[in-house]
Amino acid sequence: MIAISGLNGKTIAVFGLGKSGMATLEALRASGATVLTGDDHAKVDIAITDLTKADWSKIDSLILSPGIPHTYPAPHPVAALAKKHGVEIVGDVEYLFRNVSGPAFIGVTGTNGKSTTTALIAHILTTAKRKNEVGGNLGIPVLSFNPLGKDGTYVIEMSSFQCELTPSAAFDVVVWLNITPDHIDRHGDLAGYVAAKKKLLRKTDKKQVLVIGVDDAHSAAVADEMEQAGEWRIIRISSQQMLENGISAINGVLYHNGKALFSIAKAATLPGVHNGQNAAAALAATNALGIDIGTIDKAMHSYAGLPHRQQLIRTIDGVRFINDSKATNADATSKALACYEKIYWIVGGKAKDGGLDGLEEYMPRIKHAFLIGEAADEFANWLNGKAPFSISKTMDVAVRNAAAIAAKDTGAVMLLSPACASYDQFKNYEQRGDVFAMLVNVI
Ligand code: UMA
Repeated sequence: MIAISGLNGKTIAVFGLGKSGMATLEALRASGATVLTGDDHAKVDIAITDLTKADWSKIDSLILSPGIPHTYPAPHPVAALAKKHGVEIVGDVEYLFRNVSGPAFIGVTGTNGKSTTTALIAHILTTAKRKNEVGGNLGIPVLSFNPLGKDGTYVIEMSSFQCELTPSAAFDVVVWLNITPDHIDRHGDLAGYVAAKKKLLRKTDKKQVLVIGVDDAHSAAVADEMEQAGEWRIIRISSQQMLENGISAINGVLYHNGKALFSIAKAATLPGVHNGQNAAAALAATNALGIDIGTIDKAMHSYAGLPHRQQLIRTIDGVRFINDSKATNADATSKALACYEKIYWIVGGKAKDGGLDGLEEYMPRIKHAFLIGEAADEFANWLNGKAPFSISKTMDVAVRNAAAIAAKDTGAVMLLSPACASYDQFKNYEQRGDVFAMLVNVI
């Protein structure tokens, strides 16, 4: 756990008592602060304060769980009170930066691939025998990290929500993977979403390293802008073009300035073009911290992969059952659809803006789509004339029907890649993936 100091006589409000809120509370216990905790639906066994009735003139800081709005679409009433009284609104990562100096920090952001890249970077560090702690949006709250010395590295997945709540972020290396529209409800528009992520880019004495994917126009523009500013060491990465100056991943081979380094075609947990981008980013970030290419190559071939990201659950009669529940938007789902030729596709949930738009080119690969959740009717309209489909509504019906139709179609995959948020039927994408895996395991 991270030691938090210097809060004697201060009053800190912690709102949102999920994993990160509870870890924050634990870390604050020894800080000398008076801590007030709040949650609208608390299922925890601790004293809760109604923060809408608290005396905000006596509160010094509000530590907000990142999923709770403080700007768009409207500030949560607790955040609104903090603003009204001039109380800072920050997140748990801010308190990590305020209380730790010495170790290196790598922050990973972007729309898709953050978790894989974060975990892969940590695995490369571990393979290189470099002490590290990994977490953030990936699921391990940063204030539960073990303390590290100067030889250690914190690797943190940063969501756009966390970027907004971390004004002191001072990462040595920022990995910016890509931008496609996501979380627009929280940021107002795409420009707001990009602006949130740009809060990680800081002029520092040591020249922050910016590893940036240049395959989408928004990120390429950020790379150009930062290069012109002249205060960053920019490393461009691409999985679509051979960069003369940067790291490319083309047809499963990683290149530096156009010169081949090594192949990841046989790295089983890094399939597809999207993982080429993740691998290029992890290579650039860890090499920038001095890790040699041979160690990075070795680590990429021993990386175990993450649950819910194209995770193979089972193979029955040549049909692979794949859990890609983490794909919560169409862009993420496109990465999985691009990897397989014959797909029985379970899709749906709570639709994002744009629904399935952008997935048209993959429809010839769909042998049948099984629609679940709130989005079923909308997606049925979209699929009409593009691919065969049926409305299953729930995951159990979808898995049962898909397994029956896909049986013995050797070489096919039954793929859960929902392109939607999970909240209409599940607590989160992890629970959705776990339910899928459980149903597949009892076929
Ligand atoms: N709550 C309220 N009022 C509200 C909304 C929520 O009181 O209006 C309370 C809930 O009752 C709950 C808590 O706030 O008790 C929030 O729970 P949570 O599980 O969202 O909270 P955390 O443990 O703080 O999770 C957060 C991140 N969640 C979000 O950003 C939504 C987790 O990212 C992250 O893993 C965790 O911190 C550890 O750092 C999840 C996520 O969905 C995976 N991230 C989004 C994404 O990847 O797209 C950004």
